[in-house]
Amino acid sequence: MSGITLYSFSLSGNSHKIRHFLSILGIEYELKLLDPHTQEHKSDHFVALNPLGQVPVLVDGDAVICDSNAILVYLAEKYDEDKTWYPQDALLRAEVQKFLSMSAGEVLNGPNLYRGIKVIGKPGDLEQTYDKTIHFFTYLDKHLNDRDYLLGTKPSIADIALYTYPKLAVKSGINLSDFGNIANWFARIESGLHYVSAPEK
Ligand SMILES: N[C@@H](CCC(=O)N[C@@H](CS)C(=O)NCC(=O)O)C(=O)O
Repeated sequence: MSGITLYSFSLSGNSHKIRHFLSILGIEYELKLLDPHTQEHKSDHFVALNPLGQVPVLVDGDAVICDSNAILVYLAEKYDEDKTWYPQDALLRAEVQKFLSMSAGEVLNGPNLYRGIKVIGKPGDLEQTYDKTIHFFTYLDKHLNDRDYLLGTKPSIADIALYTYPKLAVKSGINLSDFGNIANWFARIESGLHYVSAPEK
């Protein structure tokens, strides 16, 4: 065992991104599933790790890393010896950062919240999040028109960060028939050797 622990909820999309990437990197870890219904993530023990009381949190020895994007960057920097998942070229890094920001912006407010309202019972305007999801999917489908992955021919942590919530939004009812490039991108990611399935809903 590596000494890495991941705190998660079973249905957490942000935590799925980390389980997926740990699998790709071939890193063994201990998964600690918290129960959101009993507010375990607001317990003194957990808030000492993440004062925001949110999963995912990754503990690696003495290091505690909160936030899915921060964890992806950390894991890529520390454990991807080939440096392919978080390329070092300045322009490619800027491109990765753009997509990480989108995952915490356009994706959070579109596909993530759409699925949250429909499946988790989060408050919000379903019609508005539907429109935001379609707006984002239109952008993403066009971007993927001449690319296999978000950066081009090779997968990166941008793909890991952006895959989960669009996939969950489709599982929640968003129709992908107008978005063939996204469907092909999903299929490419899902056929990866170390793919970890997104939460069932
Ligand atoms: N920016 C954070 C957001 C984390 C987040 O929203 N986590 C959700 C589960 S996916 C959570 O812990 N929600 C419980 C809460 O906010 O109280 C990330 O990307 O990891």
